[in-house]
Amino acid sequence: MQTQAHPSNGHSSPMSDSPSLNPQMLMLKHLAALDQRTRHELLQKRTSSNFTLGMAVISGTLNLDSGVGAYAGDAEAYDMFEPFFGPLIAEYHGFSGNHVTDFDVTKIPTDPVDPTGEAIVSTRIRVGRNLKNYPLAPMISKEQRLEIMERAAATFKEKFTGDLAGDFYPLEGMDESVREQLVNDHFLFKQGDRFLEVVGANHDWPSGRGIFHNADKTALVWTNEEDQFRIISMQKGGDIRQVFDRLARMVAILNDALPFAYHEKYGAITSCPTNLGTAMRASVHVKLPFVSARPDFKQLAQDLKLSIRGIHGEHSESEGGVYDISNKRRLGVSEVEAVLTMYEGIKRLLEIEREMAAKAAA
Ligand code: ADP
Ligand code: CIR
Repeated sequence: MQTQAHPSNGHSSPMSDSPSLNPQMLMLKHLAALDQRTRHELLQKRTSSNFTLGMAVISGTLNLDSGVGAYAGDAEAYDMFEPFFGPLIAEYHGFSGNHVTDFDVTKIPTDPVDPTGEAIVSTRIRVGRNLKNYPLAPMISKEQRLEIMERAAATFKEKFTGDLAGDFYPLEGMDESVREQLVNDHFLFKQGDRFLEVVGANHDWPSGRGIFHNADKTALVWTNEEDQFRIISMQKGGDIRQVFDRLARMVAILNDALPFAYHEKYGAITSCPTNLGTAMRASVHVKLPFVSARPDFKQLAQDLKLSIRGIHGEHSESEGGVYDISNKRRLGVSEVEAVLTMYEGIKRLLEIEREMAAKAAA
């Protein structure tokens, strides 16, 4: 991500060589669906942090290939612009009721999802969180980010003990080679996300951004990227239950220590509407050489309520038939259900993979 001194996405002008329009972009659909009067009224409103509907839709306006194309600058935006956000959120998550939470790890099967241990490279589960009474990434000030980072670092130091004990590393002043290594090893967020750039979420980079991790980098927390907190549990292999158990412990500790923003209907407040609810993305890096070559791979994943990403996260490509597969819905499912969606979906994809491999070998 670039600083404000180098705005835009690395293109000379945001639109000059913009990727082609995604006609299914949710923002366009739901902005167009508003009746003229409502749209006009909403366009004149401002939240207390000065966020507008225009700012909510700017990312998709300048990144035409967006899947969603909208962000919120504060929690209030979800209520103030409800006629826009409500239907968009309901469509993405396939749900319009109230969020429910369940971190009961005993509900996750003990059977390994990949008994051979050969297909799943690594497992990662993250949730996003933001503090009450602060704007979200697009509207937060440099001072507020620093305040949050300091509070976060002190909390990690005091509250994460035993296997969770570790250190916090601010990005400001971090050696560039260390930062790059953390990104390449999948521990740290990338720099220069063009979707976040245009909504202002990369302001003052790298000030206030940082990463906590324990000694073996299985418990991590990012500060002030797309959300103020991304709480992450990850490890090599496919032990989903162990990864979930560690995450649940981290979330419980931080929930007690920090006043996170929760919405009665939308659960955890996050800057991207796709993360509301559990704000949980449970993923595996999994080798699927046969399944991924099928023309209906995307549809297959969609039917299993899964999202496919590349090996370096969102908007990246696969390498060597390894994909990042995760639960798509985060709202309308509990944390346990989000993980079970991933577990069952991967189990099914691995069955198909084995069948296809056996046929090819016959
Ligand atoms: P997020 O998961 O927070 O929405 P990204 O999709 O950008 O954000 O992923 C962040 C980083 O986490 C990337 O480097 C990505 O490769 C890594 N990652 C995601 N899932 C896994 C996994 N199962 N194993 C290892 N690394 C992963
Ligand atoms: C987009 O609209 O494509 C980006 N703003 C990212 C949206 C969230 N990610 C996702 O649904 N996979």
